Amino acid sequence: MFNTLWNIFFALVPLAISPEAKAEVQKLIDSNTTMMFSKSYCPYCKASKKLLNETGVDYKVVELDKIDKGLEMQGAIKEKWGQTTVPAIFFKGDLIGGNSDLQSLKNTPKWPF
Ligand SMILES: *[C@@H]1O[C@H](CO)[C@@H](O)[C@H](O)[C@H]1NC(C)=O
Ligand SMILES: CC(=O)N[C@H]1CO[C@H](CO)[C@@H](O)[C@@H]1O
Repeated sequence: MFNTLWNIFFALVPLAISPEAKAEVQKLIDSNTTMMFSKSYCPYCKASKKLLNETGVDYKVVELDKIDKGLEMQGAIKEKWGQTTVPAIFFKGDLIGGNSDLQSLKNTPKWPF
């Protein structure tokens, strides 16, 4: 009985996000002017990379599906910025958003790069 309740408890409690994962996300955002959190198989991420490549923007990418802390880091982004999907693109410490946000800035005076 106790065991069952314990299992239900763990299923309901959201993923614990370690301080290390939060710090890693913040460090990447702070130390890279243009920072993209991505997943290697995600087509929208590829589209964003293509646009940044074509416009000559120097950016840093972390593929969250390729690193141990990736899920936690995604949780940390969700917790602080409310963005749950990838790509999550940051410029000078601020969240730009995802691929559609990036694409819609192209050819506008708001293009930050
Ligand atoms: C973007 O450029 C990088 C570095 O040159 C390259 O490895 C990557 O394949 C390019 N990605 C896309 C989607 O164009
Ligand atoms: C260009 C680049 O990759 N700059 C930095 C991005 O952030 C990481 C983590 O702090 C640094 O190691 C890189 O030098």
